[in-house]
Amino acid sequence: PSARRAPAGGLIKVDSDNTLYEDGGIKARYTDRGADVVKDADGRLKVTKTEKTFEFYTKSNVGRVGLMLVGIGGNNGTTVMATNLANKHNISWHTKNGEQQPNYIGSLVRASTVALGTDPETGKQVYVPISDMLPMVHPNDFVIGGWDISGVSMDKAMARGKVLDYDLQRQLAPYMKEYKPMPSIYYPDFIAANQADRADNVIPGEDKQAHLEHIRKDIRDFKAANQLDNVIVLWTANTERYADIIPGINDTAENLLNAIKTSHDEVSPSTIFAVAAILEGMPFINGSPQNTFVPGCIELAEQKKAFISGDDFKSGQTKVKSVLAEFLVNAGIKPLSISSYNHLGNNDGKNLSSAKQFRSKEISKSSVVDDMVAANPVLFKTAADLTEETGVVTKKGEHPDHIVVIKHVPAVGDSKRAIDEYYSELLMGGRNVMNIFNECEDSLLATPLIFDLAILADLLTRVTYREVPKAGEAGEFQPLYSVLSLLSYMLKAPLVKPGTDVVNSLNRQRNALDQFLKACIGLEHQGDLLLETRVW
Ligand code: NAI
Ligand code: DG6
Repeated sequence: PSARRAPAGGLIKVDSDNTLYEDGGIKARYTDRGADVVKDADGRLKVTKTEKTFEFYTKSNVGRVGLMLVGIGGNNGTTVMATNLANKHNISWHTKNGEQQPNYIGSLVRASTVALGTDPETGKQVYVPISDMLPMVHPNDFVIGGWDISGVSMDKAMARGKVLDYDLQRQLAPYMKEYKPMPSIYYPDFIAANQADRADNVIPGEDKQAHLEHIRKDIRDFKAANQLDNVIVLWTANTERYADIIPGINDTAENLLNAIKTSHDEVSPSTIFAVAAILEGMPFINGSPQNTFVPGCIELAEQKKAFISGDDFKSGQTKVKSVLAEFLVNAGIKPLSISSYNHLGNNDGKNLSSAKQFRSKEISKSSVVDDMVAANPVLFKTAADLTEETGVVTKKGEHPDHIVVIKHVPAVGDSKRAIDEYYSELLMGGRNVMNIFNECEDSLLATPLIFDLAILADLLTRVTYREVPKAGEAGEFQPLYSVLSLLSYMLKAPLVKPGTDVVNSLNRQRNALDQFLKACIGLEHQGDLLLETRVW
């Protein structure tokens, strides 16, 4: 998974009338098939098959891509830069287990595969790395930079993080020390008070409009200085408290821009970064749980046809939860409670030991089983069922108890311990308890997600589409919708198009992504039917 590169022109060539390889890109026709379901007067479900045809155009020139991290001096930020440099310069290092080579293990794009089809001779499935599906930037090629309110150089920041082996740090230090984070926006009220002693690298003044202009200029200058075609701006800074949603302040794009002009208290640093990226036409990803994307920010992205995605990296405990909860519910077993504890000792844990910042994390960690529960009214009574039973109007349906506890234990550093109990109802009143204990370096889980988010966000900015009506002309190609919910696999609380359902199920998120990548080369999703193995 380290530095394997597809040959120029790509590894895959689809031989079909639906797929056209042009000089500048790949044009592919894809028919999206579904079903409309309507309850008739007798209470019977009437199902009507639907289909819509689309054309996708993927620009194949990847160009030079920048990755600007907000919070670059933190554990994730330093590990991203270190991983990129170690892979780029092929630096191996000694550990107590022997020599270790750099790699991108944990990256969906670089280290996982997708089934493309079947070898007609052997009848075996053929798998390819996701990175070979379409032209994507290689993570070694990212030009990395960013901001931090802590001004220590990257070698010292990496040492402070205590994530990577000493022998690797020793070899990376000469490269890392060349880079010092750019000053950032610091509004102390948004992150924990215990972070104040880090804040020695801040943009002066309290004028939020000036801060916005400053960040916009940083992005422009970075792009120009490094001759970049695209710049992904990604928040991996401390978790902020939630901003209050105030009508007239952050509810519409216009109000939000005015609130920045008047330096309103409820505009957070992360929202200013998001607005700066949107106004510069660069994708912005929020890797933390706070509500950076206030309604006005989403509206602004829509107006500018800019790309945004969030919230909160889904690295370990929540990833497992979004698989296990779905497994239980899909097995017809009823989770009654899910109790999650974790303790960790890094600076993220220190910041989260403050109540308001913990609350942001609690919200994002708590929503992850909602869609699985809502999908099974056999096990979980709906609001309508409960209202009918009790006569009292109920807004929410039945739901397992779900608690989330996080404690800061400095001694364990970046090595997070996550303990989960799943308590479920079985046949005839039986009970099942499952316990999971997970231990690993948090930043080594988050770093590959950051690469994946940036690689896929860059790809999605190069994809345009148009609908092909059955009768009449297809219109102009246009960019995808602003909220990149196709990145949900990597995110705990996926932001989706307003009014559409959030999908938390990891498998469904993965299928959606695989299917989309296939659609862009004109392939139908093969699924797991494998009909040839079921018939004579
Ligand atoms: P960290 O505390 O080591 O790094 C955060 C960095 O952000 C610090 O260097 C801090 O000085 C800087 N910072 C704070 N406010 C800033 C601002 N306004 N502008 C620029 N820099 C600022 O934390 P870590 O472990 O790197 O995590 C980063 C974020 O990612 C946290 O919000 C965390 O909750 C989130 N996250 C981390 C996951 C993981 O597995 N490591 C998973 C999910 C989310
Ligand atoms: C403790 O919960 C710290 C957090 O930042 C988490 O480590 C992070 O959100 C990852 O959580 P999860 O549930 O995806 O492993």
